[in-house]
Amino acid sequence: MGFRMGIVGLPNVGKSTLFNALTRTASAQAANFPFCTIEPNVGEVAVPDTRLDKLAGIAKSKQIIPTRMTFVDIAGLVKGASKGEGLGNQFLANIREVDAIAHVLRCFEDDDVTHVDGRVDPVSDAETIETELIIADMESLEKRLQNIVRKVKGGDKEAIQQERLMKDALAVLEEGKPARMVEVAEDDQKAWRMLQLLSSKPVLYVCNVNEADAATGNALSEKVAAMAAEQGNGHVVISAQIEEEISQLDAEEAAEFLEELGLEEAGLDRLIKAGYDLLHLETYFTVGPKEARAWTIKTGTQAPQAAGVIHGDFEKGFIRAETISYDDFIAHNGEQGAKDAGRMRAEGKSYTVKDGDVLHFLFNN
Ligand SMILES: Nc1nc2c(ncn2[C@@H]2O[C@H](COP(=O)(O)OP(=O)(O)O)[C@@H](O)[C@H]2O)c(=O)[nH]1
Ligand SMILES: [Mg+2]
Repeated sequence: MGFRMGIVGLPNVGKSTLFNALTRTASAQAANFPFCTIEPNVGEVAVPDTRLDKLAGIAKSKQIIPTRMTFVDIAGLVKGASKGEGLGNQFLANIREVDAIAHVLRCFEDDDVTHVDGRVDPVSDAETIETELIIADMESLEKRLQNIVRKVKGGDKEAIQQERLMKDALAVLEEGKPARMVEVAEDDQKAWRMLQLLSSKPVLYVCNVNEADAATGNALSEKVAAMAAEQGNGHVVISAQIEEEISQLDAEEAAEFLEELGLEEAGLDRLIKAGYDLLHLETYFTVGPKEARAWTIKTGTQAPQAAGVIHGDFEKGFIRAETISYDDFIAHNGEQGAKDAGRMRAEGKSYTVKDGDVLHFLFNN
């Protein structure tokens, strides 16, 4: 399905350092799964999941294929971007195309690295960027409202719904709040998403700290954590520089280095997982001797649509899904064992796939 996460932030906060670390780690793992850097600033990254390795071990799968997430390094945001300063419009167009925003905030002091505003204040930086997104949304809405006036007058139902949602959004934006704060009814969700408002995208704050603070965070990252909690957004603490160093090590060296730093898990893994949570994504697996593979779905997806992630024909001709939960697959040492223990279920069209399900789809051609 290709979920995309845009890395945004003021200049010199560590976006490219982070992006390089992410994609270098990905290309180092490329021997195991198809990987590509689509453009210089777009990269696909494997979603780390230890469950996949365990399943593959039991099934003796020849190939392990993790599910992937796309990261985009979106440069050029400065104060005034919504007015076309810096890379302005290009930047805004890039954000429109992502599902969520990883907002990198500088939480490190370093006199050698210039801050655009001459002081390190991540909360104020976050506000600067959010303000640009809010202004850009207001301007685009005002234009679009004018454009649909005639359709609304003509009684076009869709246009009337759009106008109502646009006005709801504008009312919130005019108070200086992001479109994320608008409460949207179930029936309006689809039309709402079509508005593609920049400030409606979920945000994950990435607190970029120095090496010494990587394990514990610091006073600045704590301020960000408090802000994120208040807004209902997520946050992770990462040292982009360390991640870049780790990305150049082999797995064993990396594990040693992490231990020295007092970290249990690479920050990039935490970042990717947090992105996954933020987007309400889940994983199901297909497992066999040829390959063990992870697939991404939205939480709440039903079996035919989950099958459709693999191939459109699977969805169209869906008959049923032979389903084993991850725990049962492990506990009974694989598909045959689970089957013998009566732990394989035949699930139909209305089954809501659960995170970790091992699925085998039956379908008509
Ligand atoms: N001291 C320190 N410097 C960092 C850290 N992360 C990035 N930098 C440096 O800050 C500068 C800007 O980083 P870059 O990734 O290019 O920022 P971008 O403009 O947001 O893409 C570079 O010189 C990086 O080496 C960090 O955690 N600590
Ligand atoms: Mg950069």
